[in-house]
Amino acid sequence: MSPNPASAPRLSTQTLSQAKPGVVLPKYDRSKVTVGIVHFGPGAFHRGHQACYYDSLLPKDPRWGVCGAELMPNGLMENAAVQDNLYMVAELDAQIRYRVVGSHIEYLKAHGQADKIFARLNDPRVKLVTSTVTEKGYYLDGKGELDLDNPAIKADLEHPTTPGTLIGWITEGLARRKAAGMVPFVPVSCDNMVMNGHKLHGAVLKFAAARGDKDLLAWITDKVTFPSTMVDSITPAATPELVERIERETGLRCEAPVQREAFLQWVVEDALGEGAPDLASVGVQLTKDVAAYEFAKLRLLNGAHSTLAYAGLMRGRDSVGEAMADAKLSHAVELMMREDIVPTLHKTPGLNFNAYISDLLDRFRNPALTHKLIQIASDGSQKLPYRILGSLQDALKGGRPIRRFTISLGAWMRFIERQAKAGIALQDPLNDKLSAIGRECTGDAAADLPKFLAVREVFPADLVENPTFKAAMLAAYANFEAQLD
Ligand code: CS2
Repeated sequence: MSPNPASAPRLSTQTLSQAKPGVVLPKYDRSKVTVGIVHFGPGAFHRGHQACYYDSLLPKDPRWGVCGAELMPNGLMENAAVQDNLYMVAELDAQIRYRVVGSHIEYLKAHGQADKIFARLNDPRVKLVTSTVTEKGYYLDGKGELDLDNPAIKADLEHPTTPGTLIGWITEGLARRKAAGMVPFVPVSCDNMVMNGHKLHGAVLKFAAARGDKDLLAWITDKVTFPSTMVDSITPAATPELVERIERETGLRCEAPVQREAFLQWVVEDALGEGAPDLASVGVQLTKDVAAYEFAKLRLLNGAHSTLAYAGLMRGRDSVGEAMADAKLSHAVELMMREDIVPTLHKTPGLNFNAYISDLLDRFRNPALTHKLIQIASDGSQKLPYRILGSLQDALKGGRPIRRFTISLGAWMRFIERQAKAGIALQDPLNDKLSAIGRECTGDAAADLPKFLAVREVFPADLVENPTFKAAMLAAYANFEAQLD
């Protein structure tokens, strides 16, 4: 995405006035905005989601600008920084809309700018510390607890004042607030995990305990709330074509764009505490029962996504749209959602699962958005436990069929084999382990399957011992396509 000298002006505070009519611009004076939120992991999803809610809030209340704290450099930060931290969100849906988001006021890198990040975390005006670091950024083991043996966590325990992980940052940030006699900030996980706040809470407590600081542990236990959230908006990775399209259609060049569907949903456990931003005023749903929403979204949307991804890729499809046009596959996925997943969900007033599923299927068919299956196929070892295995285990317990849940699992194993034999590394923290299994695959389920099922980070021991599960997996590994019927 290199700048083209003959192109439209680069997006910046100065060039905003040159945007074509119809482009939505920040409706507030950015020079008056102060930082009230630190966000770890300011990648595409955060920029298309939470940052848009903050952008809507800023005209009413300028205290909620965002400091993006980057743990893993991805180039976006540099590209946006030369645009005064402005960037364009393309809402690609039945109606196309371009919006310049201005809520990012500052970007800091964890490596090299740690002091500045700590200064923000210690700033009493900062009330929320939100995060989108993906499932793997929490370093949880197969039981959903912090893995103290992970080298990144070990490094943070050895050097707590120069953290590299979210858990290390939050714990040390809280320790400094405590030392300064301040009230804590509220850590808010915005990642796709069931009970994400609860998981983050558990991880921080375990980390603080491993630091051997009993007072800190007690203070965090007493004083810090970790609300859970459900976040939703389909956000395919940006492409060079998107940059060109935005330039053509908005009259401004943006080298850090985000594309997403128009749909945006954020459900937050009503525990943000005193002095928190009025997120409800910009459409965030505050609820006591966030788990019901999280389960529904993770199991229905993300469960269907992962099934479409692995089965779709193995059937030669490239995008969610193509996978949905594959009648056999999309029919099986719809039945999995309606017949197999719904009985596993928490009922809650206001959630009509059948209508929700119909809307999801429409969203997957969105012709204005190309969502690559390979993007969804990343990090399978981290995603499948939340997306598929939870539903599968509930179905097993209830004596209901599990066949359709094995489609994604069988196809995932075949996908690993295919990539490994083609010498293509998986985008997955367990790449080394999984690719080694994939390279050795013989195609014989009895020989291959036990190796996959021995990956304890994914498959719990009691599940693997279950004869119904074993039999269903043998069939799905041998021929996942047969499970589509
Ligand atoms: C997708 C999600 O890439 C993936 O794994 O399933 O990013 C999905 O698009 C979002 O969760 C939608 O909110």
